[in-house]
Amino acid sequence: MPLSRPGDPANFHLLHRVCKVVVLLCFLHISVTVVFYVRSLDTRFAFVQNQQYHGNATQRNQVTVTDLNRTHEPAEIQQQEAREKETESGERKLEKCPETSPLLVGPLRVEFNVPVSLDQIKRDNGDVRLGGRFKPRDCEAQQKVAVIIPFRKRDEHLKYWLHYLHPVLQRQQLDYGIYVINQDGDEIFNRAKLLNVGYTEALKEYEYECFVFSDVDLIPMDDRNTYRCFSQPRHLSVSMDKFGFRLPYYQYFGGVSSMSKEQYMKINGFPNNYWGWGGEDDDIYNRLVSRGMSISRPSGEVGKCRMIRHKRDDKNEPNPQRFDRIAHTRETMLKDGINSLSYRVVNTEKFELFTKITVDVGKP
Ligand code: UDH
Ligand code: NGS
Repeated sequence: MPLSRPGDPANFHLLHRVCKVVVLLCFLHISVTVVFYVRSLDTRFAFVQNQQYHGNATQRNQVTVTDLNRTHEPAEIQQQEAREKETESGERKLEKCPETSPLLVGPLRVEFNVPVSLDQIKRDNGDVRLGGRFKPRDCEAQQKVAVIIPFRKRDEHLKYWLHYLHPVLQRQQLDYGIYVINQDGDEIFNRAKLLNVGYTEALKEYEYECFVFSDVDLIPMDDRNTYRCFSQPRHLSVSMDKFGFRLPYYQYFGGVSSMSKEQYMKINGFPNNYWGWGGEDDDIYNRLVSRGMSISRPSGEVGKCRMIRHKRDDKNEPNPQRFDRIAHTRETMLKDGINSLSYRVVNTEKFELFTKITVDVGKP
């Protein structure tokens, strides 16, 4: 094959073609660079706009007008509006907290022999807001929970309850509020009616979705026993120390339980006419079953809890009518419940660790 020599016209054509390609590539490179530069200017402009949003409202409006003069895609406009809303309210849009909180530690030591002081509990729970309200800082809680405590003259027990429960509820990443429903006067005690009052009053304050009803003397021994609602009404105090860490009977629904708003409304709330000790929790159980619901429970291990030992309170003697009443739940529940509740709020006090609502519930 003959070798090509310098000056050969074939060589000249090849060189010409190579040069053309190089020039074309340079042109392409410059075009791409210009496009990217213009886009980066656009981003910087948007950034400056955002800075102005943080500044003042008048400037923000001006920028929005300028903004509308530019041609935006609808999605881009929506994003812009979302950013505005976010900055206007000053709140970050948080992601949902995980189903199971990563902060849980499991079994807890629960003792009642060392006295606790309210000041110390306040110091230990600095993130709790007035009225005993809390929500996680870094994520949006799975549920908004009102904890309702029936109460009269049990201040020592309440201190232990606050001491143990506030840290647990915070680790459970709940958006919660504590409502102590204090029966006014010295008439005979009515636990279930107080719980109905708590449900009603808590809802006036916040859009609670879930209600935990807890005796003041019961403390969970494991923070995996989450004080929230489930697809069925939940019984939480399933293995109490005083019953040898087991259920006293299968239908037992006393102590601590939880119900969503829907579950609670389905049974017309709780009975109002159980005066004195006993039977109201069995009536609630009957209501649930008669409406086709079942009881959800944690395992015996997770559901362990301790009761603060105490003697029988004055004006809470066993109710002699309780057996007759629980035999007729199906009929009475239609007209006795949240639809027939009447009471008078005597006083509402917002303490740092709880809201105390003193209420006149009447007498039998
Ligand atoms: N409660 C009060 N004050 C009262 C009565 C009841 O706050 O005067 C509340 C409190 O939240 C309590 C709950 O209602 O935890 C249930 O009442 P209870 O503690 O009397 O019921 P329990 O079944 O005890 O726990 C019954 C008496 C046990 C006597 C034991 C004697 N050894
Ligand atoms: C049942 C009561 C319930 C009570 C449970 C546990 O007998 O209200 O004992 O009581 N039912 C009736 O009396 C009909 S306890 O041992 O905790 O005092 O919750």
